Amino acid sequence: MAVVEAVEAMAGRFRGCLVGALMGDCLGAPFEGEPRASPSVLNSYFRRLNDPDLKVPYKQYTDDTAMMRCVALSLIEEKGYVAQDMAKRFVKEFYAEPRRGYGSNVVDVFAALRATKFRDVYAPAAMQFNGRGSYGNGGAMRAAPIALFCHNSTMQELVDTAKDMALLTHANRLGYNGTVLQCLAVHEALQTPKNDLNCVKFVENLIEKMKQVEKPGKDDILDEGEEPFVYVKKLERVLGLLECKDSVDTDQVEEELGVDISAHKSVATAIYSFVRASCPIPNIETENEFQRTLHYAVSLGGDTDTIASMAGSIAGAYYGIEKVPKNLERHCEALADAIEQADQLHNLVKARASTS
Ligand code: R7I
Ligand code: MG
Ligand code: MG
Repeated sequence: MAVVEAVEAMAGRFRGCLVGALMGDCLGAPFEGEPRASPSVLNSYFRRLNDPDLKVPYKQYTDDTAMMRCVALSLIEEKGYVAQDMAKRFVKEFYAEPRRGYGSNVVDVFAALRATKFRDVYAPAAMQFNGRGSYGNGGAMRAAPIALFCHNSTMQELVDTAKDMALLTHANRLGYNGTVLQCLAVHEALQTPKNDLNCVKFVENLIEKMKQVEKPGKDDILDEGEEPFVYVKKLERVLGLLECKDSVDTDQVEEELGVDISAHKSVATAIYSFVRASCPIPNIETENEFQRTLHYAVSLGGDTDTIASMAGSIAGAYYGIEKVPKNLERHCEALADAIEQADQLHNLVKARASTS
């Protein structure tokens, strides 16, 4: 019974997670690939959006949310991970609305999946980049629903599900391990009691888990020039940056963690955005930690929609929907869907907890 009650109490955090992901995508998208926005531009951007009288069209979501919705809906309808169903949803969604800003190579995977009639759903992704697979952050950007669904699962189940879901499009070790890390970060945020965030401990816990995830198996052969424990090392850099507190500027984050569309140069950046924004940051006006996370992620430049979306899902899972500014969320396309999917995932997890 205690487990059911514990899950019951998580409803606001499930919502915060998916709404956070949506908001990071919608509010970060206008800056993706643009020169880094100045502090004054970003302060006035968020101030304007927070004005309750502002009436403007929705900020549209991009591929990040389009694919995350497929992950969530597939888990909900199938009551678990079913590779064929998820792959079919990705493809159907892409051909229905191809102009959502997809990565340039993943669209070849969709075409091959359709052409081969989904015979082997993992095969097209494995053939990308001369058989090395993509290391884009497209697996990580859509991973949050897996962390929600696996809220009460073992760590191994969560890792295996995240990896398999990533493999549908991202067969490179960096691509799928980045997905696993993003999932573990959302999971860790959900498990951390409110008002009890210890940033160093949060990152150290992820390091311990990634040491297991990245440990080469006996059949694993590293590619030429490939370093082992890429994510462990990135997370150690996050710890180093945390120690430097406010002396860290955006150039240093870009240099040490990266801000681009590859998973190994964006997932740790999103995690850093979450932990750094738990305290005030120079040049960022807001007092609200959730909003500060999105604002900071966008201020880093580069792949702003994706880094803000990943950071937003972690922050939302920790702070819960109560911390999400209502004036901001109303600007996001399809907000009601994110809330509904979060509730449905929550109901599934609750139902499983009551029968176990
Ligand atoms: O990873 P993916 O779905 O793209 C996601 C990004 C997010 O920022 C979205 O917001 C959207 O803008 O795109 O799509 P992929 O096409 O698999 O990977 C994205 C890009 O990463 C590729 O187009 C390549 O430029 C680069 N990339 C690689 N480059 C060289 N070698 C990925 N893997 C490789 C590689 O192995
Ligand atoms: Mg995008
Ligand atoms: Mg992006």
